[in-house]
Amino acid sequence: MLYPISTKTRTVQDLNGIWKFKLEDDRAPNDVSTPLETDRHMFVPGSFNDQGVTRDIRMHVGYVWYEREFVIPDFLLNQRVVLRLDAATHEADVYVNGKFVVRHKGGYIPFEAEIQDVIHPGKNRVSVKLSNRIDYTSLPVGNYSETKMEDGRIVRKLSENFDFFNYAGLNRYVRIYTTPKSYLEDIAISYDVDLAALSADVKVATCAKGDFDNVKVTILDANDSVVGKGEGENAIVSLKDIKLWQPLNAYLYKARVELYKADELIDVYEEEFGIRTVEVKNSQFLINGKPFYFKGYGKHEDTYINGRGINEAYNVADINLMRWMGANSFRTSHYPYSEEMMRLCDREGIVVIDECAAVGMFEGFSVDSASGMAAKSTWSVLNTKEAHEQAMYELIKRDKNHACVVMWSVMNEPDSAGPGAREYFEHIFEYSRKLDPQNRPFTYVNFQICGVDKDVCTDLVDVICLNRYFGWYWDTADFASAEKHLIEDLEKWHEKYPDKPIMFCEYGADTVAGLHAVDDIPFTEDYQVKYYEINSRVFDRYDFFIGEQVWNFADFETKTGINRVQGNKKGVFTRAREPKAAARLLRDRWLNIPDFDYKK
Ligand code: GCB
Repeated sequence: MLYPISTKTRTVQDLNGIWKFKLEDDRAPNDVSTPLETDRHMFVPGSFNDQGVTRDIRMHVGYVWYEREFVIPDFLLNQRVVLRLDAATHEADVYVNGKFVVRHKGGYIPFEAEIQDVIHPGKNRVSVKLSNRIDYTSLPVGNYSETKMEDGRIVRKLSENFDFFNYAGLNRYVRIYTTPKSYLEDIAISYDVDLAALSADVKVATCAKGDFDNVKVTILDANDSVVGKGEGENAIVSLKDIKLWQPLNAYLYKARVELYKADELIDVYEEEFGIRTVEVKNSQFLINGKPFYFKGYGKHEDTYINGRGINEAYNVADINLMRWMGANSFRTSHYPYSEEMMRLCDREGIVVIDECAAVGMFEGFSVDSASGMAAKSTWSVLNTKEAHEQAMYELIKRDKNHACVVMWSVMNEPDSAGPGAREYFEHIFEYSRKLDPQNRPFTYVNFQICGVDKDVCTDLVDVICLNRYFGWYWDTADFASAEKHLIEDLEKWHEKYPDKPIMFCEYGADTVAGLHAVDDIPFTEDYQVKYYEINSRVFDRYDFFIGEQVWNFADFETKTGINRVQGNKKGVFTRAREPKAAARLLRDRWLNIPDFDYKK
């Protein structure tokens, strides 16, 4: 799927701003054939929860309506007109002028509909019926129930099967873009690189629709100078003296793809891309042939008021804070992030582990699972296979060209030990691996409960990614035992899989900024500092250990409960992006760890 841009043949109009908003009343459902009657409003893009302020909106479960008007200039009405929603969380039915145009399930991925046949000159109306329901068939997984009351109301209850607030709404941009009637639908870029010769064969595979004779491909360097040309729907362009995309030192080329009918240019699109190689070999993660060390975070798209709504100023600040700390990477825990963030990471050279929304795939997940029991029947109660295939398909389709993406994560903390796990994992790995034209490595992120003695799926991954909380949920306030158990755990994994690199994708301790103590008291900044000191000391013992991503970059909102103090406080920054003491500790450490060859 192509990101909407303006070119000589395409226009983009954004529909962001204030929309009409209404909670659906089951007893008097909205009639979409007439304008929405409401006196409430919401800003798009943004989650509705915190904008709504009061509990009726903030904690609403079920359907809501968004609506606004738009005008398309008459001269564009002979074009292909596409309505694109970058993220409707989690399910949406979209109508234009009262006519149904598209339905999509899956809250963090763009979808679109051609609308030229349902619009007319002058004012038009777009309406979105959106549901925040998640259940055992969706990703992420939620615990959902509903009861029909005598008065006709349906009381819906939802409890997240994961540790972040179920922010919902039109969370990302809504746009209308136009293309000619014959058009470029998709472009997939892959390459064979000769690192020694600094040359590359760039393959530009184009999918075009309609009436055309030829596809022409021009590769431009960062100064817009032409460095290569090719033709056809599977063009291969040989480049010499290439500049590699490097972590924190990005270099981007552009593929200009043109669709021709005889000599007439019909459509043109420009896709930026970087050239870099990724390979897992001898328990190392190689980028451009050299062993890379991941330093960074698990994150969330989570900001005040906007909730999970896109916030590009925060994105820029977050990357600057990462650079300030000497970090080079993050994981899109626990869902695909905005395309704008991915494009920014391409430009900034931030390395990304790209995760789909497969989270909560553990029966009865609870945030203090250390004290709980292992799941017994996750894979017989969940019915997520279809949603999961769709999620991996859409994620890879959307993000396949991003140089920043070096690995795909198919799940976070699933039940990888219980009956049925093996079959489910095998299927999803096999299905997903076929989708990536760049053949990147795949992983899933292992849950401490499904440890080395119980897990039956880790042979399927390229990199062993562990979430470990020794010294927090396990061995709380007993750092001596935590260190011992951490060492044992890592050594056992390595013994079982000597050729696979191991990294931490989460480790952390809740910390309320401003709390201090001399002794090891959980929730203090001093405790978080000591926690990271001990973990770091262990990481440095092993050459197979290839990266540390702390949990979390910043404090974030979660579901309400007594295990959380107004949200998860494991951030090394507060939700307002103020550094806690651990940020400075990690900064001193990471500025002294090179991106490459740390564990030669
Ligand atoms: C985890 C989850 C993450 C939680 C975190 C925590 O293992 O992957 O979503 O927020 O633990 O803080 O408990």
